[in-house]
Amino acid sequence: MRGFGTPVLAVSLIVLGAVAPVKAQQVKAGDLVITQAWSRATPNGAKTAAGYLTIQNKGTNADRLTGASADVAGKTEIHEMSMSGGVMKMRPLDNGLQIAAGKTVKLAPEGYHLMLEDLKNPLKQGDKISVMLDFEKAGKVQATLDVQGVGAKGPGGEGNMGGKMKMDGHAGMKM
Ligand SMILES: [Cu+2]
Repeated sequence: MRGFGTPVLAVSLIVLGAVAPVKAQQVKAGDLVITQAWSRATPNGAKTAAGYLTIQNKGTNADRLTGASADVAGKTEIHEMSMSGGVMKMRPLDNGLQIAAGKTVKLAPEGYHLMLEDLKNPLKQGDKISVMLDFEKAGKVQATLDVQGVGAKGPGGEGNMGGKMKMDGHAGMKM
């Protein structure tokens, strides 16, 4: 694993800086590192929003994201979205989401996401939404979702990483 030390240092500096609003913050909790936490502005009247983030497990034991909550939402669930027969479907992960040892799990459009339901107010671009993540081992970890524009496909500066995706087909989203 030699040679991986420097990039981590560079990322930490950005977090301390707080002068780089485009970069999502990095949160460390035990063996977990959470980055790229973001969401999207909600179109008028939408009561749900999806939250995305990247969780890296640097440890030698698996952990599990078992739940989440957000002040802005009446209820927050962990969902999985998948394509089956050309139809996008999503379902709650009743047993949470495993973060295997040494692995990185990405919650991103067309995959896993936090489902923020019963929103108390619309999410606007530039908002910072605080979410509390519940991990089996790491415990409660707070992260902040950077709200991007309505059509955003990734956290700030990551524009078109999704490749061929046109939209994420999420409930409440229209083309
Ligand atoms: Cu969902």
